[in-house]
Amino acid sequence: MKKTILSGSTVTGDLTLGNYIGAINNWKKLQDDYDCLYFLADLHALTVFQDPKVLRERTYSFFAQYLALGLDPQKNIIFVQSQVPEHTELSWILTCLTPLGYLNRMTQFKEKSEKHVKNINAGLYTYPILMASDILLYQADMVPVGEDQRQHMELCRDIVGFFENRYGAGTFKMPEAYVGKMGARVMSLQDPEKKMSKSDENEKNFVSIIDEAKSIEKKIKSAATDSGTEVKFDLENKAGLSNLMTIYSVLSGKTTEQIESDYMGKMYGHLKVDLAELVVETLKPVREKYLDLMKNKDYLDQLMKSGADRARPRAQATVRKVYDAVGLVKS
Ligand code: ATP
Ligand code: LTN
Repeated sequence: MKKTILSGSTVTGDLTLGNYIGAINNWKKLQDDYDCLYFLADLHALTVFQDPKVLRERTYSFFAQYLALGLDPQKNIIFVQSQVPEHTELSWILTCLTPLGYLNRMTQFKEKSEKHVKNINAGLYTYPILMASDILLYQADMVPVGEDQRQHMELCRDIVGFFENRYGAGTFKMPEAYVGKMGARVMSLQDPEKKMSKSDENEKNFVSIIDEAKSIEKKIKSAATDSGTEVKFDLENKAGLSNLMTIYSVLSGKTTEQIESDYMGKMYGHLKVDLAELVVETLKPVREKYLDLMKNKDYLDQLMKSGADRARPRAQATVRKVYDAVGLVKS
């Protein structure tokens, strides 16, 4: 029996190099050897205000971005969260088991409520419970995510504990986070103290995987670095440069030591020029495939439907087990 992998991304902005390097690159590696489900978290996107037209369009765009990055819809179940209603059904049951104190600790909630002061809604607060439902519905063994999701993963594991304490063991599998060693936290290009985020208002802070070559070059060449010259991996004193080296390392397969020795006697500018070229070359086929896929929405619709049809029976089986365990009478 293959182990089950599940992960997703919120449908906001466009996927960035951070999402790719921290998460989707690992999804891709796992797709050959595991039973994988990758979904678009469109319900999670509603925790901040979304223009309905934009959200609808973006859902197609995200689906196409997943495919363009190399996720295979035959090998994996790729689907849209809202097309499998069991996600919200399970979420209610788990909401009734989660103490407020645990939600109060979530750093993402604190950050997002500072950013969206005019819309601090209950969904933003209970977001990690919906995320736990996504994972537990499919009995996932492993969840490949970036470093920023570690706390939500811990909460998900706690929720399994709350359920087992009240109703006994055997309903859910205990999932584990799978966080890569390199690139689990890609930093913003202009402000290397904060993470690269696809919903950042300043476009200079991130490279989107479907950016045009010119824009990628500009963003990388103008990335903030310190005033030094020596190309050396040093997260504490050279955060901006080290971030660029991390991106370089993951995309080229070279270690940071190799990069240091390649750039001995050279300046930051040399590394930026080469990195810009590497990113452009890596993302060129992705952008081409993406633009091609977006011409055929019917095809994307078909794939979405088939993904949801494959996911639904598995989700239903878990919800049935849960309803039974908690004492809800079957219809
Ligand atoms: P938003 O800005 O809308 O919150 P985001 O860029 O943080 O979006 P998510 O949809 O929250 O992206 O995350 C999708 C996946 O990408 C998650 O597994 C997350 O951990 C990972 N990820 C997000 N940002 C980074 C980053 N800067 N470095 C590494 N991994 C990241
Ligand atoms: N919260 C995640 C997106 C997400 C997710 C999930 C990731 C929603 N549900 C389930 C893994 C498993 C984020 O990256 N912001």
